[in-house]
Amino acid sequence: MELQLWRAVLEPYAMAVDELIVKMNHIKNEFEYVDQYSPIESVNGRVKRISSILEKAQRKNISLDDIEEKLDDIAGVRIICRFVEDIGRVAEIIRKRSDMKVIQEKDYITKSKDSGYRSYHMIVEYTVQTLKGPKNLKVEIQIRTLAMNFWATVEHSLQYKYKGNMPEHVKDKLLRSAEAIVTLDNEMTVVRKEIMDAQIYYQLKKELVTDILSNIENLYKVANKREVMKIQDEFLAIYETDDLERMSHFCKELDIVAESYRAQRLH
Ligand code: 0O2
Repeated sequence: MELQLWRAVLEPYAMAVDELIVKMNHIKNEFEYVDQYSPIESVNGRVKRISSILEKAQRKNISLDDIEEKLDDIAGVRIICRFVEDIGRVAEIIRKRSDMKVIQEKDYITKSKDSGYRSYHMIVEYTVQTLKGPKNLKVEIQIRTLAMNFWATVEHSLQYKYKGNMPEHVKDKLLRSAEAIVTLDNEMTVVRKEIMDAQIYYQLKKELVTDILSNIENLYKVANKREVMKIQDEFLAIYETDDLERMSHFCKELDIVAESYRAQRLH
């Protein structure tokens, strides 16, 4: 196939990759806007190089006429997560979307590949709008942790270096480092729980502080200024202790004070 023809074939795949990167990054942003931990750490993607398409088609005995139908990863998007648990959350978000249809899932995490490779793959059907009209194509979404990605990237460069003839001692080293990655990911799971607890704590604290400050602001309009300043000092003292229980108690008491002023005004 001539280069120009390849470009025409691959252009819609490039569009799909670009669009999906934007969409996945916006999911990350949505979590961040509401101060929530995002299961997506970063997103990248690529269209397979022509040489890699030709090599894979030859290896899998696929005729060039069938590559679009039979090669699932001409367009590839990679989503990197911090923790293993995040991978399932991302997969669930993808399953629920109406702009893509999951047609296959490959779980190389529960059962890693013989090489030691771990990752979660989803093949989705996605529609791009071209000048000739809508075009349905397949995109491979790889979801993996930072640690899994580090291993896969190193292993991929070694595969490239040894071109299918990787020496046994290098394979062994890679297998052992793959086991170390599993251990690292498991240990990180414990850290994740702490992050989640911290997130709940800060969210609660933020809500309490917002409630208290809004009540104090309103009290300035209706109550004695010296009394409100006393309340404000009391709040600052509690705030400095970082004691959420005291803050919550203070918030409830302040609600009662604010309510009584509201009632007085109504009378
Ligand atoms: P590249 O250069 O990354 O594009 P299947 O018929 O489903 O068994 P297929 O289509 O190869 O075969 O699917 P599979 O096994 O899910 O692999 C798809 C992609 O996952 C690969 O694409 C790699 O990107 C990645 N991958 C799979 N196995 C390994 C591995 O052992 N090591 C690393 N580093 N990556 C792996 P390509 O086209 O092989 O490569």
